[in-house]
Amino acid sequence: MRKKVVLITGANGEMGHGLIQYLAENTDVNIVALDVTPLDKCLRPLCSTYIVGDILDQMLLGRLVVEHEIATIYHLASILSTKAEYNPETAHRINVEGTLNLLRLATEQSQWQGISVKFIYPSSIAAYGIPTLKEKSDAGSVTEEAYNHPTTMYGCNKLYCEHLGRYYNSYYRQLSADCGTNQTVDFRAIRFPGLISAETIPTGGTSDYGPELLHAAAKGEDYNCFVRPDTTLPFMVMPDAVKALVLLEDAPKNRLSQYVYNITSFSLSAQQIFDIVQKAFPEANIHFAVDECRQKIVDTWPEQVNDSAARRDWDWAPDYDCERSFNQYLIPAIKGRYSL
Ligand code: AKB
Repeated sequence: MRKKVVLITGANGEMGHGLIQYLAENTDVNIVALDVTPLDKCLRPLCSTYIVGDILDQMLLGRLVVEHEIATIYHLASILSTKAEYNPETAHRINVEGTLNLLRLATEQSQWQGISVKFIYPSSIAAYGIPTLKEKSDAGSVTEEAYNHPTTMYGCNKLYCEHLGRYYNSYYRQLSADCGTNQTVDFRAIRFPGLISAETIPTGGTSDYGPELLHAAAKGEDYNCFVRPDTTLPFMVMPDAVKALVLLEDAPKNRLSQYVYNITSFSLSAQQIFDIVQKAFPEANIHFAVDECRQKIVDTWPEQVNDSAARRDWDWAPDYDCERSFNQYLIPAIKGRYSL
């Protein structure tokens, strides 16, 4: 029997690293990795094919459809929130047009194979836009439908691509003569909180003060945290993020009652992160130097999200609470990494 083929875009990013390692260790799939930069050497032996290329390159995507019978696409490639604000139109091209290209590829593959290609899409808490700090603290645990008024290009892109996915899943070419006879894509999205990995440092995000602070302390580098100490966001460690992607991919379609799911693990203020990190790395030289513009963005993102739909529909539960995340994963792994 032919092995299942899984396409991962943005394979070189921090989520790509975690996902490729997990799939290679725990499953028997052929991984086709796509990224604009050459794939990290440590990931290459884990993939059956790795391609340096752009998700905006239609010829490249056309070749991919011909050469591989893809069962699942994890579309991880995107320009994160801070970087996107420096060049919003470029971000829109990559985040939206890139996603559209992949949805089209998935649709063609679904039609040819007669089986829906699964399209797993990481969305984000950036899809929310809470207007004031008072509302943010009063909002409590925010459901998927609330406050869908993002203030960043990245957040707008994520929210819109959630809708595009829903469209391609359920309404694609709804007026064409053959509508209803062709397989469509099976679109599933997760709104991730801020992610923290022991292996990689993200680039271009606005929740990045969490991982940056931790990695800088472990490396003995000075760090200026760019948000106020009271700034609170939901966070999650990378093993749980990868677990969520794989769990949602594996969930029976008939159990899914929505296209987009919140997930979360723990919420912390920047001060709480600082305290944990300072205790683990007493020599750390970390200060708060607020960047008002980036602060404004984080102030529109919820302190907590409600993930009861994910828990109900696909048995989501994080393996790492705050204590375990720092004491059993992040701190030991990061200490090991930088002491080498
Ligand atoms: C970012 O800060 O842009 C991302 C996100 C919250 O999606 N980490």
